[in-house]
Amino acid sequence: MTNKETILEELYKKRGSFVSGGELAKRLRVSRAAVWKSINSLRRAGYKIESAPREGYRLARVPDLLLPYEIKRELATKVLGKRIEHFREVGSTNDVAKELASQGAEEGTVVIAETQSGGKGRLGREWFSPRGGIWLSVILRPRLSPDEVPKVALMLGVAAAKALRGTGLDCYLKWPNDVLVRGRKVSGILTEMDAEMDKVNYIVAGVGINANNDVDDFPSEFRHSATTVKTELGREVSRVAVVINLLEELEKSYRFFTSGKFEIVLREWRDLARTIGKEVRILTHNKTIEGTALDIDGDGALLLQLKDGRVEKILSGDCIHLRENF
Ligand code: BT5
Repeated sequence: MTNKETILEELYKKRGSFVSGGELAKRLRVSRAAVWKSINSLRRAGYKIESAPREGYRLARVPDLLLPYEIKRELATKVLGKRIEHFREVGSTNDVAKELASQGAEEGTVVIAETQSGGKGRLGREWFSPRGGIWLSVILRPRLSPDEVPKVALMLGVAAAKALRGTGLDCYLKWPNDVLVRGRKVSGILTEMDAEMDKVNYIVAGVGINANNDVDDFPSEFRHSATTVKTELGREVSRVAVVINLLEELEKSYRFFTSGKFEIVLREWRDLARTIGKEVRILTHNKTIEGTALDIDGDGALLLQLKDGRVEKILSGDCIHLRENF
């Protein structure tokens, strides 16, 4: 734990009352001046910490931010989230995570931002990332060949959908990577990788969740195709709790994945997805086809039955559910 984390731990233990600077200095084996420096740094991060002469410090208010300590306090993972980097604003958390990964950051490192000025969707599309949402990226270093990477997107979809269902949201998956509620997108996933011919060096798994942001703030082009957890539930949710759930679910799925039990993730995906059995339109980079979504196979590819009965295997693309009934 860092000095700041230890100080927070002590302040939390005695929430509501004062902890003396001397006590904190002793616990940390640093000077009182060093304690004061850390307290000021926590204040800059957004914590409201009162100080009183001879009494010490008291935690008065915790900000509504996705601060690393707030997540780590409750997080029951072994690998994911051991290191969390939090920013008020970045261009894209995926880009920051890629930079960290290329400098050797370890597996499980998480990058979180309150807002993104250049949030990225797939295929160069933009991802609108205002305050109140959850924009995070995780560095993974699985031993995989690049053609297995689509499986990671499915795994992320499962984790995001399960974390969101934990808030009471009746959400489901749409192939390959969207989490929807009533046909509207509440979360999207972007996996990027650095790989050689036959070996992945690292994967950056980006998840965007519209949590406590408002639908009215969305640009008009997708105001009707997007939604937020707050809009659907009619109340705000604890974003910290959603992140914790997400990282815990992701670690569970990732364990199955890396121990040769991807079948379990696939089963969960099928249970959460409403694409299977649907009439769909698929847009790939060079064609648009319609048919019935039969299943996904072990590679995460969609098996599409065309009108003439042939079955086509689709590795990537956009999918539109043609007849949604709510
Ligand atoms: C995605 O792309 O769904 C992937 C989104 C991944 C975002 C995360 S946030 C953390 C990490 N850092 C990043 O920079 N990215 C990841 P795609 O399927 O291409 O969907 C993009 C399309 O969804 C856009 O063209 C818009 O039409 C729409 N859109 C944009 N922002 C949205 C939002 N916040 N909610 C719902 N739809 C949105």
